[in-house]
Amino acid sequence: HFAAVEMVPGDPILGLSEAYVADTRPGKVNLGVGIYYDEQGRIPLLRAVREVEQALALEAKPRGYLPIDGLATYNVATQKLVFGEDSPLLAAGRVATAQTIGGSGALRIGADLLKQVLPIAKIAISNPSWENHRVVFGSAGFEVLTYAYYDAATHGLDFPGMLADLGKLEPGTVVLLHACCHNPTGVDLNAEQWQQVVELVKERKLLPFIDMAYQGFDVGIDADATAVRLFAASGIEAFIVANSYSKSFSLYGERVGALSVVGKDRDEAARVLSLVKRTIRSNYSSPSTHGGALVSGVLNSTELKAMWEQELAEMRERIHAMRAGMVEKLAAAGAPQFAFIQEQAGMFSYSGLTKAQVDRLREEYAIYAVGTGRICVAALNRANLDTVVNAVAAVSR
Ligand code: PLP
Ligand code: TYF
Repeated sequence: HFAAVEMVPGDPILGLSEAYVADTRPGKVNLGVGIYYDEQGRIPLLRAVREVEQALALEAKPRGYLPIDGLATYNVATQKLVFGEDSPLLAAGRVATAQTIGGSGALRIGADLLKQVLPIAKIAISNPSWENHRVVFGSAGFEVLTYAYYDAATHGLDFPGMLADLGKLEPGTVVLLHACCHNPTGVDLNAEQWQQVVELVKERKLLPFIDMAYQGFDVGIDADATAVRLFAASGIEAFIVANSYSKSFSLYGERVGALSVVGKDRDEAARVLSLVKRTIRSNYSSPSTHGGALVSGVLNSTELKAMWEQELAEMRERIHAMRAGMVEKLAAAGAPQFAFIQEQAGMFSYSGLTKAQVDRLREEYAIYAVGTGRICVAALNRANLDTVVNAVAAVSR
């Protein structure tokens, strides 16, 4: 049966982590995978999460199935976080939300949903984008196009190129947009630029699909959702948001995310939810209980939500401090050309390092980065910063 199966190349980012684990050199640093590490180099278990987890352990509740669309308290809290407490869309009942298996599950359920209803299955993703966007939408039967995004010359946004490419898309094309903390570049749109994209998308009758995997990792929960809020206020009848709590709750392995589909009115949203549920049923039937209960427990307690917001703020402030420290130290080490790292947002920076330089970092200095030059600045800390800076300065000479 399987004789003809060929070896499929693995995920390059996750493959890097395997190589890192196998590396026996002391002082090795993994700037590859997108995970937030604390000052001690550990994946944090947030205090707010721990509180809920301990309470849940004491309750020792039975583990029946969740509904197909997940925990209702989780979905309602998610809607408020994504669309805002006072969102008119929520008041109008226009949003259908389902708990999913991480942000990845939301992308896949969203893709499978759209494939069933759209007359053309085309999606445009940014150049570059998270590689799984292409994999997920391609596997769901979409033709995957790209739009200009990153400008290597400025290490910033090619906004004219982006508008020009979006303006050429066929009406009905899905446009995948990163809400904030763009993966892999760290380059985001400002509010004025978002507003221009909203207007173009509206005029060209495109269907926005917003991927929000890093809400709260740059400026704050509401500020980082600017794209969602502007689309919501635009009068556009339909758009989609996939959000993930993997990073914002430091719950990577619990697989917590949600898919929210905005419809024209309450009735349309109800019909869409029925199709979302059938799509989930045909994939994995229902999501798992534990991660959703943790997130819901935090978001539905005033006290724990405030604690979580504080912990999230600490994570993003630490990232900002690491960006600033890296830029300052690189300049002191004779590499002032990296000042742009401080302008980029979130966990990642497209550092501009070439494949050859990345190879040298790994081979000579045991520092792991993605071949594209993407580094995870959220893996820097006071103990490894000098090592990284000196190595980057050395390979840049
Ligand atoms: N979207 C982007 C842009 C991401 O970087 C990630 C990261 O993992 C995801 C989606 C998927 O999130 P999750 O790990 O919750 O599936
Ligand atoms: O881009 C990253 O590093 C994260 C983690 O197949 C990730 O989004 C990477 C690859 C992958 C799944 C998650």
